[in-house]
Amino acid sequence: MKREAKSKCGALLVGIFGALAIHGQAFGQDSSQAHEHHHEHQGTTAPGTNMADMNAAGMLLMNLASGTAVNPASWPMPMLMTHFGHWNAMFMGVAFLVDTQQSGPRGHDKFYSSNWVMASAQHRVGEKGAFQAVLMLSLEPATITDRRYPLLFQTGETAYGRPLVDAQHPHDFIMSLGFHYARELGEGTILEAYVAPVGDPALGPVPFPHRASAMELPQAPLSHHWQDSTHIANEVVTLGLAHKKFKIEASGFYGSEPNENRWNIDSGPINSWSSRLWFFPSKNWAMQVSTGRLAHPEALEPGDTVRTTSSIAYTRPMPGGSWSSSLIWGRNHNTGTKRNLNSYLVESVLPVTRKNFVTGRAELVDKDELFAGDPEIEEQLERQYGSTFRIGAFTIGYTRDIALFRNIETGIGANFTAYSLPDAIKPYYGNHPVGGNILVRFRLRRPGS
Ligand SMILES: [Cu+2]
Repeated sequence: MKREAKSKCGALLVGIFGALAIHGQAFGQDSSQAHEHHHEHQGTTAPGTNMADMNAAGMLLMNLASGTAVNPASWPMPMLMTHFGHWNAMFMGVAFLVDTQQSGPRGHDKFYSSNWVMASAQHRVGEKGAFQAVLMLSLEPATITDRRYPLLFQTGETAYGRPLVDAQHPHDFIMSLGFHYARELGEGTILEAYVAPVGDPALGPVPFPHRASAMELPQAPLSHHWQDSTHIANEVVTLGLAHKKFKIEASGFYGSEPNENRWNIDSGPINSWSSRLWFFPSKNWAMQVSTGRLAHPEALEPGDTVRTTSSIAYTRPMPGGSWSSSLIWGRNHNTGTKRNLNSYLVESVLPVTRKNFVTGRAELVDKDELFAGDPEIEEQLERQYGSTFRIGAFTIGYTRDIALFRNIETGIGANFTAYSLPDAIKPYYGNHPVGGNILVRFRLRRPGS
């Protein structure tokens, strides 16, 4: 990659994080004061939530990871908190600098940054209600040049009018812009409403950029478009009802995936729906089943997608942090091709000590778009083998924290992926394709958390 592009992406990130880190000095003090208050609320307050003056509805909104999806309640969400008058404000953010190398005839190299920052502001509404506004931005349209980064066997969305294959798309600049309202109806029962021009409908597990178990892996899972890819959708309207250990939700939204102009806000009719049921056996667990129908999600493919997912997330608080794992299944049924494509994912991040994280992810995914850019090969393979190829991806990674800044958890790390693939496509990928990433990670968090 060219020098100018490198320094451009570096400068942007340093700007955002630098500004937040300077402000963070103030947040650090604020949150330690709030921390004392926190002890009076033991039992109703999840770890990491140490704001004063927050009712049950406010707590529920504050623990949302993306849209209305949640990580296990015992996971201490990394964030900075402060308040402006009666408004509670929360800031979250992650940026990775990544050098990726992928092997074989279809592999490429690149230096890029995946990143996002989120700001949310919350206000009480009467005794029992709470309002929250959320804005999430990503500089990926600038820091992932050429509308992609190389990732073997990855599919989904387009760049320059062609389907992306062996590459991952950047996220939109405006990843989320949404408004939540929640109200406690009775002991343990909360009604939730969410309206978002850009947001995350009730479909799938917590999306990977916000998932506790995926915190140390910058690259997207190969099953992203089978499981959590609707996290940037338009015209999202969600209603939910939480009762004790359960939460049920229904959403309407615009089903098309974000177009390649990553700087604008896309829009369209509410033509898609989803619903999701959550079960929380304890603070350490978050389980969901969900299904939805996406109207014509892929720009270059006919048909609707019926997506069904199920997931179990587990977090176990430990001395050096918390051990988080996920088990996810997602299936796409395409109404055009009539194909049912499955995906399975397990991933985990384990703090071996306070500063050392070991992480891993294993996936099996049925892919039918690997040759979408080359109809001749696609047809030939279809005659000899079939249309769908089951790909396995097995990733192991390590990050070590280095103390550089007060409010930014900085780490250096690396991960390595080996793939399994059918013999029929080995001539195109090589017998043993592999991929690797060297990374620097910056994450906002309260000092000492
Ligand atoms: Cu995504």
